[in-house]
Amino acid sequence: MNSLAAMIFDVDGTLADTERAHLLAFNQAFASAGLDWHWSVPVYKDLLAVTGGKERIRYYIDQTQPGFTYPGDADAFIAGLHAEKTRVYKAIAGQGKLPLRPGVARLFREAREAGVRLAIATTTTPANVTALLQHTLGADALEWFEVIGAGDIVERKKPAPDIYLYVLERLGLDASACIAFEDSAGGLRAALDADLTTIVTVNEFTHHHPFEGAALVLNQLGEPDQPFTVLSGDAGGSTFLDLALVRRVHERLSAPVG
Ligand code: XBP
Ligand code: MG
Repeated sequence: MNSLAAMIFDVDGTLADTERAHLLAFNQAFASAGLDWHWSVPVYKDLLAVTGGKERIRYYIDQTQPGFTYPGDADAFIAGLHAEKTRVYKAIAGQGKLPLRPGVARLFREAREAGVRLAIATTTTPANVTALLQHTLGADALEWFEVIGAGDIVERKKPAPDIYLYVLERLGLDASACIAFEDSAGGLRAALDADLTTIVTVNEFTHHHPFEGAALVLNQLGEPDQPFTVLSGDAGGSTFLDLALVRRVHERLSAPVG
């Protein structure tokens, strides 16, 4: 059995509640382009099943705007809309409006002190990850992460396992030496299909998702003064997720059966 060598984190919904900011940014980009498209929260909840912003815009056009004529090349048009969306999102992150979820910074620090390696596996645009991490953890935050797998670096986004496989390869580690953190069913699927033990923290956009196969499902990582609620799995009586509990979950799930 491999002991825990690295923790791999999803970004949106896991490190921070970012989806309302993504939604605002999509809608602002549509308005700036003179489009009368406006995604409500319920519509966006469904659209989140399509991972990746460019893919989400394309899906929306294909499904709901049958009469839409692209002004020129479709890929270039979507890329332009998405670039404006990224600009707006980065500005929101830069204003410090996207705090990390409870327990995230503490767990990062515990890992760094213990020599457990950190990595990111996300479908979001790399510039969004940089903006979020630097404005929450400080200017040197990117150095905390040995691998940042993000955006278009792999062809197939989550729920395909590709981004996790990419990160594992770059870390030079077997999945059995790692644990993943996710917030959505699609993210969990990606991690499980990369053979990763996975802890899920849900949020307003994902609490209704099915999480079969997760090692532990929590409402948040929690803090000593902000206990988590265990939604499924065994937290052994703990009230927040520290590195010791991560190690116990990892050992239990990666132990040979029988
Ligand atoms: C969440 C996503 C992303 C964001 C938007 O991915 O699906 O597409 O909603 O980001 P994850 P972009 O939870 O894996 O981070 O517009 O930059 O794609
Ligand atoms: Mg996510």
